[in-house]
Amino acid sequence: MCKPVPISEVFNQPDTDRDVCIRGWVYRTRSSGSIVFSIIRDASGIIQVTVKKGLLPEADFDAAVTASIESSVMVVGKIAEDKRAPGGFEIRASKFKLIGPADPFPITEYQSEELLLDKRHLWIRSREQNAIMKIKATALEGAREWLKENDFVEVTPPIFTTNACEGGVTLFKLDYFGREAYLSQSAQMYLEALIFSLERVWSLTPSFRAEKSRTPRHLTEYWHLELEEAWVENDENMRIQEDLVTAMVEKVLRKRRAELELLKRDIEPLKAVSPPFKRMKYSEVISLLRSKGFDIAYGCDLGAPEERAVTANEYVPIFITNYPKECKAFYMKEDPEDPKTYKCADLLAPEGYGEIIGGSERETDINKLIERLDALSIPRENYEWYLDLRRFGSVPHSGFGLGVERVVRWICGVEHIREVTPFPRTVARIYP
Ligand code: NSS
Repeated sequence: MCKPVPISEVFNQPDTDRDVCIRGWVYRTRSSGSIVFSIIRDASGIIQVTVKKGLLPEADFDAAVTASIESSVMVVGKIAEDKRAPGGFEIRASKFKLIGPADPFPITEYQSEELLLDKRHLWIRSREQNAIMKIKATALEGAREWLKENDFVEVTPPIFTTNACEGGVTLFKLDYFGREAYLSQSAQMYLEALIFSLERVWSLTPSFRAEKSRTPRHLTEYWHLELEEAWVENDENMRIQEDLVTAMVEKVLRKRRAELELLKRDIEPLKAVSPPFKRMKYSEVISLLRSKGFDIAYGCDLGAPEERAVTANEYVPIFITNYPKECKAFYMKEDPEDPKTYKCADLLAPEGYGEIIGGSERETDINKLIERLDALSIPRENYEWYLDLRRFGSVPHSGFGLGVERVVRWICGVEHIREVTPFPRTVARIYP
């Protein structure tokens, strides 16, 4: 056997004189007497293999006939142009080896969502899932490059915690050797501690939210990209967000055109993503929504329908700033120009996708923090270490958390967030 090459390389250099060797899995197959057409997939793509009786050893022809969908195989042959084959080229096999035979594959065309989720361990082999996972990896690559260029240090915060960063309602509780603890909702408080050593930090961790709501944008476990910056106020925090998000989108546009096309994603809106992003105050958003007929009171968080109404006709994300204090977390900095609100911003993805980032400047006044913890009846003992950060050389600082799956859902243009994570965790699902 010759050295196997990725299928995409066969298309990049379709040298019709030489033998190529590929290995992968049978994607589709049909045979009629003396000929087998087998489409093979690998991580990089798919190609048609034509296997003709008499042109290869008998055992190899039999292997091609037997190789059912999702069998793993190795093929050697010459590349030939064929207009009917996907991509315009095929391999005419001179060797066909069956490596791992497959039982009848449980996923056929037109399956229910439920079945695809039950068989997720197999469905992740699909071309759509392959494309989405590559786009996710590339978006993260774009983020990492940007973070490196901008002197952010990657840190590794804990997942077991005794603090509720984002409120008690969505905490996953656990028994930590007899003591009540939680799975982390956000690394933020630890990142705040770390800036006093490193100034500009970031982390990528799983975050956990006991979200009872079944929505197309909530997971109970998601990947959270969080940044925290010393000496940064809310305006600069927003500039950092727009640059980071733009870098992620641009990287995907540069490297993953084929995958976006496979997902039938219209890339025109993505091409429009560039700073500065529009900024609107929460109060302006409420007026806008009322003018659109929404019966919405000032003072509550925006829901998915409201966010959709604000962003449906936009191509570029929008910041919503100055939320009223009662609907946001205790650690945010009061806006001295509008003390009923915080110096905070949620970033909403365009085209109706809604919130992808939550961020704010942090409160540095220890008395205000204590007041708010008391008002929320949160026992202060668990937060003493956090309050220490205000006691020892406090500085203005800001940060934010980006929901990786939320961003990838928007970039890929898919409806449900569970499609952009290989093994989704939701209220109804923890298997496989
Ligand atoms: O609750 S957030 O809005 N903000 C925080 O957790 C801050 N403590 C982050 C920080 O400043 N370091 O969550 C941040 C983002 C939010 O905008 C979503 O994009 C995402 O995290 N998020 C989720 N994604 C998927 N599923 C769920 N349930 C979810 N909750 C938040």
